[in-house]
Order: sequence, then C-alpha cells, then structure tokens
Amino acid sequence: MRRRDSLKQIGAVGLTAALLPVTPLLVNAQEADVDKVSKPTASTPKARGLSTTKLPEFLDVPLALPDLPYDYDALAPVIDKETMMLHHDKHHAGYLKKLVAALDSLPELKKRSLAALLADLAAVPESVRLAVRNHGGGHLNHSLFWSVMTSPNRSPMSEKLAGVLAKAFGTVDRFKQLFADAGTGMFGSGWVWLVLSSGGELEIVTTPNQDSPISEGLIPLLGNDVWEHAYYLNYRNDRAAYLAAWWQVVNWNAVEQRYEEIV
Ligand code: MN3
Repeated sequence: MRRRDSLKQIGAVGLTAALLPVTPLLVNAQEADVDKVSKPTASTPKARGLSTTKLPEFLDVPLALPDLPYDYDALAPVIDKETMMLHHDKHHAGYLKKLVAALDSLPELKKRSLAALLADLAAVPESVRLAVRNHGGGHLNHSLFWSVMTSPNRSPMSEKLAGVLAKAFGTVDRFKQLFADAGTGMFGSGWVWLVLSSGGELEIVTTPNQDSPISEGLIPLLGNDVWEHAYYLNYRNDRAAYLAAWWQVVNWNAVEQRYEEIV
C-alpha cells in the first residue's frame, strides 16, 4: 500500500465513537518511499473504502479556472494582493492548462470527474497518470483552497464546529497547533490538511507536491498550501509565521459546510 509522506496521525477519540468504526491509519514518516509515491497502486483508495462514485459535491471541480470568491486584495494583510494574483492567475492557471493538455490526449477521461480520477489513479492510463496526479491535483487542491478563505476574521468558527474539533483533537487551540506544526515540519513543498478518513476520523495529514488527499481515500475539509509561492513575498522563509497568520483568513463557515455534507 502506498504511504503518505510526512504524515501526522492524530487521534480522534471522541468523534470516532459517534461515527463509523475506527480504521487505524498509523503511518511512519520514515517509511515513506518517494519512488513508490509516483507509482500508486490499485489498492490505495478502495482499500480505504472511499467510493469514487459517491464523492461529495464540493469535490466536483470543473475543468475551468474558478474566479476567486473575493478580490485579490481581500485577504490582505495576511496574504498580499500580488501573491494572490500570481498564485491564482499564474500557478493555478498553469496546473489547469497542463491538466487540460494531458486530458486532450485521452478525451474519454473527461467523462469522469477530476476527483474520481484522483481517487483511483491506478485506473488512469499510465500515459497521463502523472499529469493527472500533479496538475489535476494542483487544480483540485487550489480550487478547494480559494473557497476556504475569506477576508480576515470575516467567518469565525461556530460553536458547533469548535465542539467537533475539540472532541477530535482535545481543544481548538490544540488542533491549530498540530495543523501548524505539521505544515511547518513538512519537508519541501506540499499541503497540510484537515481530512475525514473513511473510518470517520478527523485527521491532520500532509501531502507532498500537489498530491490530493483523495488519492489516499481521505476527504479534504481544509487545506493550506505550504509551497513557497503561497507565502514567500510576505513571509520570506518563515513558513511558521504564514501558518500562524493564516487562521485569520479561514472561512470556517465553508469548512463547516463541507463537514456537514459528508457526515
Ligand atoms: Mn499553490
């Protein structure tokens, strides 16, 4: 089975009882094998029970560059206007362009949603598998990213969601600390996520490059981009400062809506 890189497995003791049976997902970061990561196996998503035919609606991302749901400068001073322009118009658009170019060579793949392709990469023809994984992952990850942000302190966490997170991680502050630590500690470029496992557990995980949690059978609720292009203009090499400031622009209402859709 494919391993996740740099994974932080977090106990979700309280939440689990109210949901589905526990599926232990302990992974030792030292066991991560970079070579294997580029060769996902057929068993990966299905082994975890993620249905590729019943993915949540919010994962159904069209093959188009989404408009930002706010102005380029709406996240300032947490994320500056120039970073947002470059990130959305250049980086995200670049992933999409390369994804579309790859899929143009196998148009029948466009009949399936991108999320369904990413959830079962082994079923994607080898000639485009890496492009789907990298550029498709990039397109999906960024599409999900823009929509969980809003102007600073515009969308505070509800008491209900705070209760869910506290039940899973001890306290909300503890959740934030674990998430930030996972993002800060991740070597190289990638993403840090709050996900729901197929066993119904809330977990914090990291994925390298543009890998999607969906390819691991995990549903992403909240993700932060820790590639340098996401923060370097403002924060230089201080990824920890970016992660600490980022909480101000999280759209907790959007996160809660995703959670409500899948539990
Ligand atoms: Mn990015």
